[in-house]
Amino acid sequence: MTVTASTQVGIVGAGPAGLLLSHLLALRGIDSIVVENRSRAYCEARQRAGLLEAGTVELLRQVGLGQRMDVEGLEHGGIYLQFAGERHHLDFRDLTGGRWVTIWAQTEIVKDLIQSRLAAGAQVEFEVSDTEVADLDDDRPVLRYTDAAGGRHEVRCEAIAGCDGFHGICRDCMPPGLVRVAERGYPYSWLGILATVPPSTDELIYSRHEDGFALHTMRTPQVSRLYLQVPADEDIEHWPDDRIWAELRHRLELPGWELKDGPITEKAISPMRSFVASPMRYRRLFLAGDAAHIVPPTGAKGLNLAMADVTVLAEALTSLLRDGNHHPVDSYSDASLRRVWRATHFSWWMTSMLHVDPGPDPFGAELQLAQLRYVTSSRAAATTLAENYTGYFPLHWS
Ligand code: RFL
Ligand code: PHB
Repeated sequence: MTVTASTQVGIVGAGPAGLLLSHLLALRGIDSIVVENRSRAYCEARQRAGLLEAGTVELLRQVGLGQRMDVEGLEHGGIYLQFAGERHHLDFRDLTGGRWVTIWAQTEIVKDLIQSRLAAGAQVEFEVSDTEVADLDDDRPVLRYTDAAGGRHEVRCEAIAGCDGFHGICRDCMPPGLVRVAERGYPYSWLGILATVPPSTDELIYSRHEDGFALHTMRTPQVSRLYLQVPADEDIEHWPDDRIWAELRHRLELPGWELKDGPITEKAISPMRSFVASPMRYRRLFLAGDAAHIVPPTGAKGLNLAMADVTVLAEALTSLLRDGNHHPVDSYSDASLRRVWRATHFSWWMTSMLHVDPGPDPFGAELQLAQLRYVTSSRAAATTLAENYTGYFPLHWS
């Protein structure tokens, strides 16, 4: 037997995009349901992003999600760029007139969002299966799912948001031929670790080494996060902990600076890809976050873009559902894609400047070094990096 119900917005996916959308809609008095195929514990533990643009931080504060972030988040006013045996500091505050970024893990944002949604009595269904969206040519599309106990549900919605990530189902539910995909693969992956050791640096170090890229970032004053460029099809079994630390030291250390090591609590390899699907809307189905676009993590943009999409979408859906005004939903896709393409270019640029292509490429290597020297010696070039890194497009939430 199928249980039927109705709500205003059906949201597929309890990642940062889906959960924040549900939270923002609730602030506007709009009901939603969130369905998620993983467990709550899995969503809260999934290690991913860690760096927030200033605008994302300000948005979280404005919508009541800033308390823990303000106490435990780490504000950074710049980064280090390392290449050819030299480490250079870029001072974002100086370059951008006071802008900064914050280290605050996606896991913590998701925990706060889930806690706050459940405390508000919102319907968030974990461990669902067989999610379907249908009747997309109707003004009342339908969301179907099987709950954790095996009960089938059908929810009539006034709009559906596909916040179900890159491997979700919503993008493929758009009519055939509508969606245009632009993408780029990269011939390398990132091996990421989480280690119980205080960071060896005050701000992030992005290192272009002739044997591959490395990044030293962090989660807390006690926990470091580090990444290594590895071949695209690399097997994590080839990377015992000792080898990881030796390679990190090789790519990050400089005379007078040492990398502290400690127990590795998590390690995984993630592929790198740029991918943009457009349009991000078909009638009353809207895509947001990784469901519509993926960037390589080098520019730290994925989470920020996901949260920016749903901020625009929440305002647009409010106009549609509360006032019957179609204009904001009509411009949702184009407005979001302008921000997405700026971040896509920036992420591609950072990635191409810092990673070493497999196979000999002396021309490419010299271009990278020329660009890195330029970014670290020209105020104009450094400002371009800083302006994009801290977030180029302002977010509006009134
Ligand atoms: P998510 O987080 O993938 O959430 C989608 C959710 O949908 C669920 N789902 C379904 N639920 C129901 N039915 C179905 N059929 C479903 N199919 C899928 C999934 O289980 C999941 O819970 O997408 P969202 O919300 O759009 O958020 C995007 C971000 O997670 C992502 O862009 C960032 O993590 C990217 N990223 C970074 N972004 C930054 O802004 N700053 C960073 O520092 C940064 N570092 C990173 C990153 C991503 C990384 N990896 C692993 C790709 C570092 C790494 C290593
Ligand atoms: C992270 O902290 O996980 C992180 C930070 C900056 C990046 C990518 C990942 O560019």
